[in-house]
Amino acid sequence: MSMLNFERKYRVRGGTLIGGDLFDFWVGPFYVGFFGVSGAFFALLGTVMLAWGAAMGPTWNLWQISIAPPDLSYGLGAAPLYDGGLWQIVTICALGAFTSWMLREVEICRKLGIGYHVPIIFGSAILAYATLVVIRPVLLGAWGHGFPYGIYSHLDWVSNVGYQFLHFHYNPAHMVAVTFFFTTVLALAMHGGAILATANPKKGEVVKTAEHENTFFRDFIGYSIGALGIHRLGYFLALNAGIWSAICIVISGPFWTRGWPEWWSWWLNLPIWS
Ligand code: UQ2
Repeated sequence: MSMLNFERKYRVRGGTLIGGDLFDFWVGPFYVGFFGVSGAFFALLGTVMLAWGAAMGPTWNLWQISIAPPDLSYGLGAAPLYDGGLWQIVTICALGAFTSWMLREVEICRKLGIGYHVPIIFGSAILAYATLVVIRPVLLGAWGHGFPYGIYSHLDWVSNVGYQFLHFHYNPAHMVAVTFFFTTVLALAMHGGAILATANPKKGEVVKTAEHENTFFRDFIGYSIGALGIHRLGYFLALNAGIWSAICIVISGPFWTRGWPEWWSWWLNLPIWS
């Protein structure tokens, strides 16, 4: 893999959290580091566990393969391998791989002398996953409250848990999370469009500058948040999408056990109506 001329300046030694110089090297364009090694280990082991679980049957249909968590009766204990144990190992591997990836990002940030924004926001995605398969199951007292690892089965789990609370869309934190997800997508679409329109001129025309972007949005909606501002806004929106997702599921069960529509009776019970 060839190195771009400016990479020589950015491929710097040091900044490692663990292992000193031992893992401070690149494979092609990819920085390795201790967390590259641990990440590859967990990702590989977890994938093999999933394949092993699939091989135990009953189907090779990609849509129907599912590695289920233990039965609720196992509580927070270790389950036999074919009775939820594989799910427990896969969960450990997944969290090990995600966390390794985040810490590898931290090491790269340290090499480059930049802030930790990238690993922090990736951390909010890890938090959302950890809330589903660790924090909430622990609060409810059984690993069986985690979701199964399968394409259709995890969708069925979402549907079932949703109906358990009668209508999950009435969960106020879910409303906030969905709104943040949709607004993130709106902002990313606007930003992607702005960048492509600016950087990809017609044949024969020159690449445009940030002033064209500002002018487009001022003409179109009377406001431009700016080139730095759009990235700060995107960071805020995406971070909140992850955090409110975690909040909306962690309160469902541990802190609210009735249907979510019923939660809104605080509104009907306000003294102003009597
Ligand atoms: C912008 C700007 C960019 C952008 C975008 C905007 C030059 C390249 C997309 C416009 C964004 C605005 C007005 C905020 C919209 C608000 C929400 C909540 C979606 O001004 O600066 O830089 O990419």
